[in-house]
Amino acid sequence: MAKLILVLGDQLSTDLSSLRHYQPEDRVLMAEVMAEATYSPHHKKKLALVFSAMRHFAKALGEQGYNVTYSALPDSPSTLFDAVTRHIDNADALLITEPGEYRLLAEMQHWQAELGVKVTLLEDDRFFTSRREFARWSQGRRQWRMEHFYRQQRRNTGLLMAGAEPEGGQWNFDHQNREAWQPQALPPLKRYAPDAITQEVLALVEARFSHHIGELLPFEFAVTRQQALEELDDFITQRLPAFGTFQDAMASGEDYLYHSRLSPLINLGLLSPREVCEAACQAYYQGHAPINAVEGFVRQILGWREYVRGLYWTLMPGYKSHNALNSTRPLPELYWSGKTGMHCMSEALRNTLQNGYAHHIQRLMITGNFALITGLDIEAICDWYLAVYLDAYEWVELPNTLGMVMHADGGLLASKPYAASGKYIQRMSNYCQHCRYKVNKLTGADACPFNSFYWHFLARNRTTLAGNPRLAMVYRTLDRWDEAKLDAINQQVAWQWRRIENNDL
Ligand code: FAD
Ligand code: DLZ
Ligand code: SF4
Repeated sequence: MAKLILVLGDQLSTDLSSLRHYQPEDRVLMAEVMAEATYSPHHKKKLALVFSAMRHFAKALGEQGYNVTYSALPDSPSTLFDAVTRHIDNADALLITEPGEYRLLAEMQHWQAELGVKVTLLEDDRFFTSRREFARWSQGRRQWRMEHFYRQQRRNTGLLMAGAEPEGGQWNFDHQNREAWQPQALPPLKRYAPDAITQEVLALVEARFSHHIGELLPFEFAVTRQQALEELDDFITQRLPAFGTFQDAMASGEDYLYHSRLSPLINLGLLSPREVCEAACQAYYQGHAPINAVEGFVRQILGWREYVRGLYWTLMPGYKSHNALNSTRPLPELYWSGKTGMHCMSEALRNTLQNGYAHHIQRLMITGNFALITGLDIEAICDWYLAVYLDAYEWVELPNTLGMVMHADGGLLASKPYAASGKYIQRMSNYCQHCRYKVNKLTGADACPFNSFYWHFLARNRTTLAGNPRLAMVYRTLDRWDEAKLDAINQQVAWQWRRIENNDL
C-alpha cells in the first residue's frame, strides 16, 4: 500500500513523524501554494526563507533516496488540498504530521471525506511537550503560570538539573538579566550568500510578491540544515555568554544584540528545540557561558515556547476572539510604513521592515506596549505580528500578541499587562537620547507620547485592572492626581491621536 506523505513548509525535519513512516514505495509531496503564501501578507524575506528552505530540504531528501515530488510556484496548484488532489492518484493513503496552525488542521480534518482515501494526521512530536500533556497539566488548575509549567519541564527533561535541584541553586536568574545597554562592540553576524536555488526564489518573490510587506534584499539568512547548525554554533560561541545580561536591553542601530536569531530556523524545523537547549547547557557545563545566560535562554525555549504552544492548542479556536480590554482602535499606518518621530518605534519598525526581525523586548515593550496603551484593534495587531516576522506562525504569534502584549485574554498568559511609560524605555535603551520627544514630559508638543498614553490606558481600564495587586502602586499614584492633570492627559492623548491619523507623530 503506497502512501503520499505531505510535508509542509515548516516541517523541514528529517525525523518528522510522517517521514519516519516512509517506505520505498511511498512518495513525499511538498508544494509551494498561493493560499499559504498569501493567507497573511508575509514579509518578503519570510517568503524567500520558507521557499528557499523548502526547496533545499526537498533536494536533500531526494539525495537521501526519498521519492520526492516538489511543486514550485508559479506553476503550482493554489491550495495544499489541490496539490494533494493532483498527486494522490497512485497512493492509497495520505499521511501528514499535524500542521502548526488551527485553521489548517480544521481544513485537513475534512480531507478524508473529500478525497476518498484514508488520511492520517500524526502528532508533531518536535516539541518537548505534547498537546495532550499540556492539556493534562492545565486541567483543573486555578491559575496557569509559565513559571510552574517551566519547573515541571526542567524536572521532566533533566535539563539544567543537579539531581532534584535546579543547577546553580535557583530556577531563575532574571535579577541578573536586566542590565541596560552599555556601548560595546558586538560579534559580527554570519551571512550566507544566496546560492542558485535561493537566487531563483528571490526572483520569484520579487516578481510575484512585490506588494508584500518588507525589504527583500539583502537576503543573507541560513536556509539549509548545515547552515542552521552553523548559526547555532555561532550563537553558542559568540553571543550566548552575554545573552542573559543584556536580554532586556535595546540600542539604537543594533538589531540583534546578543539574541540568537534562531527562532525562524527552529520554527521551520531546521533545528530542534532539544538540540538547541542541549547545546546551550553544554556551554554551561564546559564553563563557556554563565548560568544566568544559559538558564535565561533555555527558559525561553523549554518554558515560553512550549507554554504558548500548549496554551494555543488547548484554547483554540475560542482564544482568538478574546478582547478583555476592549481594544478597537484601527492600526495606525506607521506600523506598515515605519515612519514616526518616536525614535524607539522607528527603530523597532525599521528592524522589522528591513530584517523581518525584532528582538523580544522591541516586540513586547516598544511596538507591543504602544499597541496596548493606545488600545489597538486586537485582530489588526495580531495580523500585523503574523505578517512581519520571519518566525511568525499563529501557534506562537497569537498567544504572544493577544495574551502577553494586549492582555486580551484577561491575564491568562501574563499576570499583569506589560504597559510602560517612556521611563522604562529610557532605562533600558539609548533611544530617548536620539528622539525628538522629551521622555520626562507628560504633556506638550514635545512630550513623549508613551507617557500620556500610559496613564490614559490605566485610567480608562480602571474597572478591569485596578484590582490587580501588581498594579496597586501605579493606581495609588493615579489617585493622587487632580482633575486638571487628568484632563490635560486626555487632551494630550486626543491631540496625539490626531497626529497619528495625519501620519505625523
Ligand atoms: P532569543 O531572544 O534568542 O530567544 C531564544 C529562543 O527562545 C527564540 O529563538 C524562540 O524560539 C524562543 N522564545 C523566546 N521568547 C519566546 C516567546 N515569548 N514565545 C515563544 N518562543 C520564545 N516568536 C516566534 O517564534 N514566532 C512569533 O511569531 C513570535 N511572535 C511574537 C509576538 C509578540 C508580540 C511577542 C512579544 C513575541 C513574539 N515571539 C515570537 C517571541 C519572541 O519575541 C521571539 O521568539 C524572539 O524575539 C525571536 O528572536 P531570537 O531567536 O533572537 O530569540
Ligand atoms: C508559511 C508558509 C508559506 C509562506 N508557504 C508555504 C507553502 O507554500 N507551502 C507549505 O506547505 N507551507 C507554507 N508555509 C508554511 C505553512 O503556512 C504552515 O505549515 C502552516 O501555517 C502551519 O504552521
Ligand atoms: Fe520613545 Fe518617548 Fe524615548 Fe522618544 S522619548 S524614544 S518616544 S520613549
